[in-house]
Amino acid sequence: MIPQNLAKRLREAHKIVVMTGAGVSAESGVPTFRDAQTGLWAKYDPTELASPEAFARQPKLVWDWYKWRYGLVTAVSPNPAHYALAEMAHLVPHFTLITQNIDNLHQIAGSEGVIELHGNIRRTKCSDKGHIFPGWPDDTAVQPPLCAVCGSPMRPDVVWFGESLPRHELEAATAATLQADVFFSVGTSSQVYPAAALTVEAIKKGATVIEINPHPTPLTPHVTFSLAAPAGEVLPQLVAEVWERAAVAIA
Ligand code: BV8
Repeated sequence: MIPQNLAKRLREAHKIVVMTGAGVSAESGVPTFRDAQTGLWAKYDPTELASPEAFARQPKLVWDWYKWRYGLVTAVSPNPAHYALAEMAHLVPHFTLITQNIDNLHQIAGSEGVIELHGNIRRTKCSDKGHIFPGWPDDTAVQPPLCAVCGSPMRPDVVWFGESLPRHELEAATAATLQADVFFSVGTSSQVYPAAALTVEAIKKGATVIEINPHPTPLTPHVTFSLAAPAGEVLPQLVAEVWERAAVAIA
């Protein structure tokens, strides 16, 4: 059940910003970043593998890890949380969706203009000049494959630890956050910066901040509303109770 004061606040909201983390894809069957990795990957620390140092040291291992993850995310579908967010965008005056995820599931669910802070695993780029290629290249004798343009090793088009976030995306996400009167933090442990700093900014500027996460995070004590439940349950309920029922009442 959505608290009445939250429902009222959302109906009055003018600019809503939503930032998602790996938890929004959990109900699609995509393991979150910190979930114990399975099989061959169980013995590796993802924050170690997702780094330029690891790629420089063991390019084939890092390439194979991302090829495995690419296989995971391309085998699943968006869940009700992704669809609810795609629908919410059409129900509020101004809506911005920011994601830390690289799985492209928001776009497949119909969300447009998604701000991808950490890139997208469905694109690859070369490690020297950044030539971008759609999809995942066919296996070649050399792993990782070499760029067809400049010959440098290919890598996923994602942001690794120690790498700066894409400037345009971070500026757009920050600008939207500073103008938001409502800010949702959905399915993120709020431990990775500077993405987590957006939630901190929203709290500092006095926006209504709603965290949707079955588990507490370092920011839980500071948000306006903490909905401790799976995003795939809460977000559809929220769209139905706050906006759809209201529309019926007006009609
Ligand atoms: C950078 C792409 C400048 C790759 C990722 C302060 C300022 C700036 C930087 C730092 C700083 N402090 C520390 C740093 C360095 C570092 C950092 O933040 N480290 C952390 C570990 C402390 N940050 C960086 O390096 C960033 N770069 O700042 O550049 C710079 C340059 C040089 C030197 C220093 C700084 C780059 C960060 C981007 C890294 N790339 N992803 C890939 O995916 O392989 S981040 C990756 O981890 C994910 O994208 C995700 O965003 C993040 C966290 O992963 P998870 O924990 O799995 O996911 P999440 O946090 O979303 O947690 C899952 C949550 O879901 C849980 O809370 C769970 O309870 C919840 N959940 C589960 N089921 C559900 C659910 N919620 C709702 N419904 C459910 N059903």
